[in-house]
Amino acid sequence: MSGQEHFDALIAVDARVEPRDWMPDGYRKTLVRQISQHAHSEIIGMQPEANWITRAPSLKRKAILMAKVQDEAGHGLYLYSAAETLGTPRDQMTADLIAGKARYSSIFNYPTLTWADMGAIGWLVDGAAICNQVPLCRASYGPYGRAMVRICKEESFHQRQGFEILLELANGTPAQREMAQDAINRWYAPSLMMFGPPDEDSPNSRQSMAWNIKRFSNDELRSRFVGMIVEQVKVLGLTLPDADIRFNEETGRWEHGPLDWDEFSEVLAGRGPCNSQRLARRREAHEDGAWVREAAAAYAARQAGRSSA
Ligand code: FAQ
Repeated sequence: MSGQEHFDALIAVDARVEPRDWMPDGYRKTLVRQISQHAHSEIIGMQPEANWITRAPSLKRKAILMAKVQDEAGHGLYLYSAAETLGTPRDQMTADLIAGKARYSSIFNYPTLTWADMGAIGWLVDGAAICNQVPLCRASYGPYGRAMVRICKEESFHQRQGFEILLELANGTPAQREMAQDAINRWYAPSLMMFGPPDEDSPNSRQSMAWNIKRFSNDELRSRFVGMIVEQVKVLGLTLPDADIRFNEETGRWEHGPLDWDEFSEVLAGRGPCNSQRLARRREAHEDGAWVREAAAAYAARQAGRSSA
């Protein structure tokens, strides 16, 4: 059996492809693209929330937020490791990110203006991430699917903590309630755009679905997410800034109002509200961490010398 035949047979029975299996170049490239973009999103995604660690309203909130941001670093690392099994070194992926050549999720180019944004990020951004990522636990590439299982468990906790922040604010003073509503108003549309462009403008979906990497289209997942939050917002006693949300009985899908896809393109082109700030911070952190990488490499070399002596 040729490599291609073996690969096709694995995909046909929905089995897992492992690092040592032969795979088409396009499959490898698609995975490195998606997994590295996902890893970069986790790492850049630490910044909007880290912005509030020193301003969290209590010690408990601060401890929770620090743990969440640390989880995101961990997710980035599992994902870089999964991408490395495809032959692209992490140094290369990091170099592409800090050179501004790699993509990361559009959502992390928006500013976090108030404490309520920590609630809205947890509820909406982690919520959208879970909706998109649970099906990725079944992605055909083994190391990616397995990394997603643990990541999704942690994201579920993140979403609940965000919802709980909003619930407390929604039941607080009128000013706190207003702050929660304002955060939802600002994060709603960008969180829907996390699912990617509409299906007709999504060049990668068809092939990714044929390879069992993506299981649902961008619009299918976006619609599921809308159905989820439209119920949850009622528990908060707040509203979504979209009068067009409705369930379409014929298609069995939730529909939402128009999204500003020009804004999405601008953000992807590097011209979103915080793109340059996020990349500058990432570059600075990389430079500041040079001594740690050098020390770790020197220590590893010394250990290797000892064990071979
Ligand atoms: N932002 O043909 P498609 C998180 C690009 S969650 C930026 O539809 P595809 C957790 C796309 O890359 C966020 N770029 O592409 C967290 C492609 O460009 P390319 C990360 C986007 O891959 C929570 C082009 O547009 N999650 O970090 C976006 O089939 C809170 C055409 O699009 C993942 O990455 C976007 N929103 O579908 C952390 C999940 N959408 O590469 C901290 C895994 C599309 O051809 C705090 N990824 N593009 O130049 C995926 O599921 C997919 O890659 C999609 C895009 C669904 C994002």
